[in-house]
Amino acid sequence: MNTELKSKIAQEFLENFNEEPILIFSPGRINIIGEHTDYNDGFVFPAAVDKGIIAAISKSNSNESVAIASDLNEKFEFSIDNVAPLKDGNWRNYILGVVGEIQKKGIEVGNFNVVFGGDIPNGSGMSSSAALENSIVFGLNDLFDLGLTKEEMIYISQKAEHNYVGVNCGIMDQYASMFGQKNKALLLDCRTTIATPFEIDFEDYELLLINTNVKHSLADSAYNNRRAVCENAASLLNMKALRDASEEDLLTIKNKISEEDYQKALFVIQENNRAQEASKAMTANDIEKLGALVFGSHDGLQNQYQVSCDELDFLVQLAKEYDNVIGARMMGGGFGGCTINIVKKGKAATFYKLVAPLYKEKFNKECSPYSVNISEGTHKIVK
Ligand code: GAF
Repeated sequence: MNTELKSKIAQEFLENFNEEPILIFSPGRINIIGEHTDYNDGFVFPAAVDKGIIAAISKSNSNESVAIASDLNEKFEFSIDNVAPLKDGNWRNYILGVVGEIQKKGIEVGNFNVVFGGDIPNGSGMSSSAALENSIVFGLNDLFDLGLTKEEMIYISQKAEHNYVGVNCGIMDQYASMFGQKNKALLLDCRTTIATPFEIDFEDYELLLINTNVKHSLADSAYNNRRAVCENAASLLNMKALRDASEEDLLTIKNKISEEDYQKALFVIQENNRAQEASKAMTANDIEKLGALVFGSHDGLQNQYQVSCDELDFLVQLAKEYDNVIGARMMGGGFGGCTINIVKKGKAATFYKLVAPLYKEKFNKECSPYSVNISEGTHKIVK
C-alpha cells in the first residue's frame, strides 16, 4: 500500500472535517486469465494488487454526508435520505449506489464523511470502480456496525455498479478486491464463489503490466451487449449460463444466431476452459503452457469477442515477436487499459524499452509500464 497516499488522504480528511477517521485500503486487481467469463458463471484467475483506493471515513455529526474525491478535487454533498442515482453522476453514483444497495436490504446507515483517492489509473482495466465500491461498503459496515459479511458486501458493490452505474458486471472485480491474498492468484468459480489460491512464484518469469493509456469505459453499451449475447445463447440452449455449455452444445444453435454471436459464445466456452487449464499448468509449474493459454486468450478477445483495440493488439503482437515474453493479453473489460505480460525474469525493462518508442511512433502517445505486487484484499489500515 502506498503510504504517501495514505498520509495525503488522512491529512485531507483532517483539514476538511477535523476529526479522526477510519482508513480503508481496497485494492485493484490483475487477472491472469478468464476474461468475460465471470458473468457466464465461469472461472476467472485474478489477484489483488498493492495499488487501489484509500478511503478515510467517519460518521457525520449533521444531517448531511460529504464525499470528497481527492484526485479530482471534487466535493459532493448529499443526504442518506435521498440516494437516487444521478444523471452523469460519475464517481458520485458509486457512493450513492453502495448506500442505496445497503438500504435496499433494509439496513440503516447514518450520514458520513469520506475522502478517497487512489493510485490505479481510471479505465486501466484494473478495477478502480470495484475498489471504490468495496472501500465504501467496508468502511460503512465498520463505522455503523452493519453486520455485513464480506460476501454480502461484494454483492452490494456489484449491485451498485449494475443499478447506479449501468454496467452489468460479473463478480470478479469485487471478489478479488475484497478477498485477495498476498502473493496468491485466486482461481474463482464465479457460480459458487469458491476460490482456490495459487502461489504466484514463477521462478524464471515475472509479470509486467503495460498501460496503453487508452481509457476504457465499460458504461458504454458494448460490455452490456456482450453479456446479453451470452445470456441469449444460454437461453437458446436451455441452460442457466454458458459455463454449462460445451462447443458441441453450441453447434446445436449455430443456425439460430449470427456468426458473430456464435463466435462470442464460443469464445466464452473456450476461455472458461483456458482458465481451468491455466490452473493445471500452474500446478505443474508449466509456465510456458500458461503463456500459450494467455496468448490464446488475447486472440479470442481480439477476434472472437471483439473487445480489444489497436493499441492493445499492437502491444500483444510485439510481445509475440519478442522471445523473452511467453504470454501476453489485454486485461479486464477491454477497449483499452493494460496488457499483462509473462516475461523472463530480468527482461521486463528491456522489453518495455523496445516497445515504448514503437508504440509512440505508431499511436503518437505514450504507453507506460506499471509495476504491482500481489497483496491482500480490502482491509482497515491500522495506524
Ligand atoms: C470488467 C467487469 F467488471 C468484470 O466483472 C469482468 O467481466 C471483466 O470486465 C471482464 O472479464 O472488469
